[in-house]
Order: sequence, then C-alpha cells, then structure tokens
Amino acid sequence: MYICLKYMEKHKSGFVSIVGNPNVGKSTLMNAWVGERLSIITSKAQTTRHRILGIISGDHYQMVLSDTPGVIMPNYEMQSSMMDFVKGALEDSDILIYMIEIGEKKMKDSSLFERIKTSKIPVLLLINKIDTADQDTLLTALEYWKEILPEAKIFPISAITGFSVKEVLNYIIKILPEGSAFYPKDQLTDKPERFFVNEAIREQILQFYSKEIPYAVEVDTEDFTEEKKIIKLRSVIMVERDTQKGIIIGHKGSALKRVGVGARKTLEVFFGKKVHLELYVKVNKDWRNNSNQLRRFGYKH
Ligand SMILES: Nc1nc2c(ncn2[C@@H]2O[C@H](COP(=O)(O)OP(=O)(O)OP(=O)(O)O)[C@@H](O)[C@H]2O)c(=O)[nH]1
Ligand SMILES: [Mg+2]
Repeated sequence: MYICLKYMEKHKSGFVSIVGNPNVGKSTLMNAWVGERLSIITSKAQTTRHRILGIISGDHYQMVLSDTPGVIMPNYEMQSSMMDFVKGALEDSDILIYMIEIGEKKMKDSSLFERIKTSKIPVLLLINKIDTADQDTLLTALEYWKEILPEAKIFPISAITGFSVKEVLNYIIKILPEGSAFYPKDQLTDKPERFFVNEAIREQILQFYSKEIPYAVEVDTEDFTEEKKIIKLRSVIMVERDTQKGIIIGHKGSALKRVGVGARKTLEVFFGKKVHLELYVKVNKDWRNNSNQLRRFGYKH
C-alpha cells in the first residue's frame, strides 16, 4: 500500500506578535502580510492603540499575528492599558517579532526589552526601513544587534518597499508549531466593523491636527446600518476640552468636513460599498484617565 507523504503534511498554527518602539513600521508590516489595511498607519508615534489581530491562513498553516501599540513609558491610564496589550501579546505568543528601525539603539522601556531578551520563544529581530540607509549603516546595525540579541534571527527588511517581507513570512511559517487552526480560515481579524470605522476617522485626525489634539481624541461609532448599496454611519469624536472641540470643528466646520471626507473615502475602499458618514464632536472630560470610559472604549476588559 502506498501513502503519499505530500498529503500527510502536518497543519501548523501559532500566535506571532510584533512589538517595538512607536513608529518603526509594525502596522505597515502587518498590513503588507495580511493584504488589507487592518491597522492605520501614520507618520506620528502612538498611532496604534490596541492589539489588532491579522490572521493569515494557508492550506497547511494559520498564523495569528498581533499588531501592538509602540512601547512607551505611560503618562496616562490609557497608555498603561496600551502597554498591557503589549505585555499580553508577549505572554501568549509562540513566536516574537521585535521590530526596530535602522539607526535605533534601544527600546523605550528597558524592562520590556529584558523580557524580550530572556524570552524562551523564538525571537526574530527585524531591522526595518533599510530603504533609508546605505550599506555601511546596515552593516554597523547588524553587528550592533548581533551582540545585543545573540539568540535572535535577524532580518533587514523594508516593510514599505516589500524587501524581504515575503522571505520573513516564509521563515515564520516554517517554524510555526504543529496544531490546528484557531480561527475559520477566511477570517482576517478579531475586530468588529465599527472598530475600523473609528480607526479610519482617527487616522484622519492624526494626519490633519498637530500637537496634543490627536492624542486627546477617541472615536465611538454609535450607529452602523448596512443597507444593500450603502453603509450609514454615525460617529462621535470625543475630546477632553472645549478648546479642542473648537479646533476639531474648525472655521464653519471646515476642518471636521475634511476629516469626514477623508474617512469616508478610506471606508468606501475598505468595505467595498458606498458610505454615508455623520460626524459629531463631544467633550468627554479627562477620558484618558477614567477607568470606566477606558473600559467603554475597549482599553480594559
Ligand atoms: N522609509 C520607510 N518608511 C516606513 C517603512 N515602514 C513604515 N514606514 C513609515 O513609518 C511610519 C510609521 O509606520 P507605522 O506602520 O504606522 O509604524 P508603527 O510601528 O505601527 O507605529 P505605532 O503604531 O505608532 O507604534 C509611516 O510613515 C510609514 O509609512 C519602511 O520600510 N521604510
Ligand atoms: Mg502601528
């Protein structure tokens, strides 16, 4: 009797987390691998505030990626919750991706870095943004990091140009543990549709407003009604103070309108449908330090 080995390939699955300093390109890499804009990307630090799963499945594997907030030393309760997402991701991963950008020397929280350094699971160190550096800078970085993290497998990559992005994915699939799938094979993420609406609006706010404004903002989508040809949305932009409300709205509502138009365009591509978006602005005093509000917005469980 013949048994064809090809068809006996064992199924692999595992949790893979991407952690690192803010703005190094974690979300850019996750989106490139998943092939969807699951995480918002901006040039500002602390763009990602939640742990966002991106599920990548093939016939013989499933890799459950976690994109996480950039590591910081928290000033607000919200930021402490963001760091709890990072710690949670470190705790339940099978494989850890520690992403740095070229030129970077250390993590913003040394105790978290110690955990990565002494981690019992495989660690991949991805040196991102190599499209911005010359060969000498890269060689210096490789030598530096080999000494700091001798156990890690190091890959220089460019998440934006795609350099080595596929190779790293193939390597991870190779070392995933054996096991069955955790999620249905056609599922892409754990987050509900409203989450992506909130994030698309926050992305516009991060892009358009300067200084503290984007960090004082939270978005809550109160109504999500899907009809045959259109999705109707009503979302509230929450700020901490009256002065911030005025800035968000702008002269005769012009600034708010710009946010709405930008978010609508993003969401029409994301959902593949026409979108009608109504935006409101409300003051929610000191929400970043209020446990109940943080629970309501999904920062605490
Ligand atoms: N030149 C270059 N820029 C990159 C690369 N990858 C990401 N970026 C840019 O770096 C900035 C930050 O990217 P994100 O993916 O939002 O970074 P992040 O690590 O998720 O940031 P946080 O969510 O704030 O922690 C954006 O402007 C990206 O376009 C890369 O390979 N090369
Ligand atoms: Mg991010």
